Amino acid sequence: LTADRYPWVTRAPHLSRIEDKHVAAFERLLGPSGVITEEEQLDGYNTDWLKMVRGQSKVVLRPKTVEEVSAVMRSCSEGKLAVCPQGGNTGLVGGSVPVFDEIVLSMSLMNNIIKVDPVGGNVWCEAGCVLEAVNTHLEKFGLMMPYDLGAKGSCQVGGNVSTCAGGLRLVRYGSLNANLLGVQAVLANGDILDCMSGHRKDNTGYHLRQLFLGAEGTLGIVTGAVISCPTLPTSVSLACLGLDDFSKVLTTLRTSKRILCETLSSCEVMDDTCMDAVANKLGLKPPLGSHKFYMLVETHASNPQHDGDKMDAFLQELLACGDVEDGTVASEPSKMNALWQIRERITEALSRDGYLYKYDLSLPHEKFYEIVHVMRNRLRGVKAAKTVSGFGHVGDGNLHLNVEADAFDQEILEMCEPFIFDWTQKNGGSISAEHGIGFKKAKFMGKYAATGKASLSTMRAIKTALDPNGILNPYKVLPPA
Ligand code: FAD
Ligand code: 2HG
Ligand code: ZN
Repeated sequence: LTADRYPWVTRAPHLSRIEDKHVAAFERLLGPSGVITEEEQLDGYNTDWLKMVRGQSKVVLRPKTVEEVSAVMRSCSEGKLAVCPQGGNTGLVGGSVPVFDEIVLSMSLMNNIIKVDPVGGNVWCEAGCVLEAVNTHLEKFGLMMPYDLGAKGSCQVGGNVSTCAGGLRLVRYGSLNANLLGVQAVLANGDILDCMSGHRKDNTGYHLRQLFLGAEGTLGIVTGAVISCPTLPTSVSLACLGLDDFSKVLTTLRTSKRILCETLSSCEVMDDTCMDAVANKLGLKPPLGSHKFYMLVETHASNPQHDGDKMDAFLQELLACGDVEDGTVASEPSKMNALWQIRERITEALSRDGYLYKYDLSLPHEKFYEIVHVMRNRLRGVKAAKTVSGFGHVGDGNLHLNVEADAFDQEILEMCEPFIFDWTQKNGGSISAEHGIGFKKAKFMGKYAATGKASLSTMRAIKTALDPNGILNPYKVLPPA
């Protein structure tokens, strides 16, 4: 995706272009190792995970402390230099890479876990901590992060906060809206906003930390976070089920909630196209024979006997009602991991070759899979469209709809957009469930912002108040005025 494919974006004329004097000033602030200007090193920072969006930044800054971030932002604010904050660069909507020549502010070196409160169950960490590293650290305290993503090996807590990441266990532990207890952020003018007390209850005025949740780097640089952490389960089970009809996926979801109840920790679905992709492109062995749909239903519990009894009752009920064709259950870590790999690596498999049109929709459950059929019919005569697939967090009503093509194709794009967004809106859904808006969807915010036009003007008012010069991740989230 380059600007010529998005003719609606033009470089903001009031923003300065980076000059040698700026680079020299940054080197004085961060030391030479904190400033990257070599062409070949810049490439990775300019290109997104999907390799579909490419910016043209000439400078990457790597601060190590909040004071350094503050000094950088003060200098950018004075010089009207635009900044694109970057965490693990695993975002899927083009928000983490520059569009033009914005400075990339990489948070990777701010990766200290500050402290853990094992009694309260909270972790304080810097924004650049990698999710998996925090989780591994928390295990020592019998705790875990309240969310888990396939990108856990690279994505960072600051990126997770900034996208309000959802993931695989939201059905049990809730969203970051509830689990984010504190934020430290550097504002556009360099001021440090410290809301890191970490109290579960704190009604002293506006809940400022929530401003940065899902702000995608447009309101400030998140430099630290306090996260509420659930107790690490001592008994975990995972069922993989094969089903031949989507209506049975929904009845199985209801059955899982009814019987597994408080132990249910994840309920995910994938269709046969996704299973074929992970099997054929990544060589992962399908756990069951061929079915139209596969579900992963996981439990987190504290008593193996109780957990096992509940899982048995669940499976017996599924066999008795005939909703499930086949299934397997694992409680050994290696077997569970093999099953999770199949689910977590779908994105990698689908994007292995060619071009992927990616949609992340919240939908009422009864409409969840319908759009996959609609798009298959719609794209039937379009040769360049290879597959249309659906998978995702069915427990949360979040569908990942993907259209695969050999290469970017304008006809497919026009068949998908805005059709999918219109369909989603008409059916009471949201055009971004968990990935955010970033660059790719900003253009559509005017029409499809989840809560209507007043929400957009409020967002603009907040943006103007916090970032009057528009230097923080420009061209992202909000549509051009
Ligand atoms: P980046 O990609 O670097 O940035 C994302 C956005 O946040 C950008 O707009 C960036 O400017 C901003 N940002 C990053 N760090 C900061 C900061 N410190 N301060 C201010 N702004 C910042 N997402 C889900 O919600 N659920 C999933 O299940 C899920 N699974 C995934 C699986 C795979 C294989 C991949 C590749 C991605 C997946 N994602 C998922 C998307 C992505 O991993 C998440 O959006 C994640 O939270 C991004 O974190 P990051 O550190 O990589 O952020
Ligand atoms: C997931 O749930 C991620 O695996 C990625 O949110 C979804 O690739 C996608 O469409
Ligand atoms: Zn997801």
